[in-house]
Amino acid sequence: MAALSRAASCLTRRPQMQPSRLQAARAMASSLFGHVEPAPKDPILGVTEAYLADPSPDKVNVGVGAYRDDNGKPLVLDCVREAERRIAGNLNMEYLPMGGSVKMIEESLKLAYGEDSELIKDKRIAAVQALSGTGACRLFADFQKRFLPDSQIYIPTPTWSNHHNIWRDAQVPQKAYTYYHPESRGLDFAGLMNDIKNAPDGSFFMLHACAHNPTGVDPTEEQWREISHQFKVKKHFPFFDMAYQGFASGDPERDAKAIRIFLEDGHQIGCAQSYAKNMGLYGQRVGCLSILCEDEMQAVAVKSQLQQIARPMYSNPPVHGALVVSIILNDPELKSLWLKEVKGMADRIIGMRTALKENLEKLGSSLSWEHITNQIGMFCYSGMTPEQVDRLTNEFHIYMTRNGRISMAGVTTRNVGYLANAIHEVTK
Ligand code: PLA
Repeated sequence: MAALSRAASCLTRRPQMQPSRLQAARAMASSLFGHVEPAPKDPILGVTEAYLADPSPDKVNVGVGAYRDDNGKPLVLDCVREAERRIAGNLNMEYLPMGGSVKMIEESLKLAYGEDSELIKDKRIAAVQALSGTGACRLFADFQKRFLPDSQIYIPTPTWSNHHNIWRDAQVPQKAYTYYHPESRGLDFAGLMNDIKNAPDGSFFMLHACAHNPTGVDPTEEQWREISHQFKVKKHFPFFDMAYQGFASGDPERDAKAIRIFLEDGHQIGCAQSYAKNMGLYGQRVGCLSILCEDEMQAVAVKSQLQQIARPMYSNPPVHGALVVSIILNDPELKSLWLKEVKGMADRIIGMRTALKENLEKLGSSLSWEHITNQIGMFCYSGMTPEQVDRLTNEFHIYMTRNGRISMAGVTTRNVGYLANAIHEVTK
């Protein structure tokens, strides 16, 4: 111990080297990694890092989409606490199978495909537990590359920034499709339909199932029907990223509507589910990837291949979150408590949308803030420029992504006035 602290104090007393000399010395000392440059900061998680490093007592984090209660504190749902009580001391922590918890998968499929889905009964769905929504998307991307190596993925503009990383690292070429109309702050439906029509037959499309991130703009039910019809004509494959089931309307069943429309129309689909947001299990990394196949035999083959992709990466998925999810969804009482709690989170966010808009109007802002309450889900795509966001951060210690996205889940009764005032200052 003493030797260690002596060595440490020697190091700190050494005269400081200039950065360029330091870099050169480093490169010489370890040429093996000398060429490794620091990676650029993640546009979302980098915001959290900057927020944590800011000592200001006024600081506000509306960057990452993580739910906070009205006191600004992370929330563990009561249904989760109860499930954890049931797990503690009663269940073992053995490895799960490569494909994860069979019970958790069963319950997840009911949520996405419908409680009484014939597709589940017919065993047509290949499904594995995944490392939350990110892991589900990545498994699918790797599967796509392995079995359809010449395919591409169509991704909406804009989208969650990590979608680009996921398909890039899986080496699947990406194409953009039109989604958002900046002037109307709504859906560019004509542009979207055009891009669907103009894509080569049989293309892969990544669709946000509900609560589109970052725009908070979803197609209407009627528009989803038209999209599904056009997919049928073009034989496109829809891959749904469903990271916010329950967070759009407060009702997971209603938020699965887009998927159900595609299923009614007889599509084969893929689906990534996450329990990060709707069960507040962020760091537990629990989710599900499913691929609807033509028949049971195909589903068995596809599942075995998904497992084989998982095995050399992480062998098998973590057990705790899967136990929590399967206990909650398997128990009618806990499930109804969960549904109540999801609705509670969604309602608080809706309340904060109204409060933010009203505060901006009270301050006399001449801009239209209608979109704050029109958009749904966790985020408000404010329309602020990167420069305005920089001012919010530098002058007001408000942290958010530079695309102007505000995580409404981080807005509270206490900080909404401060936030509105700062937004007004940088936009007037
Ligand atoms: N898909 C979409 C559309 C998302 O917005 C997110 C999370 C995920 C998948 C993945 O979530 P999971 O892996 O935790 O299940 N997006 C967050 C967090 C909430 C993040 O960037 O990782 C966001 O702030 O956008």
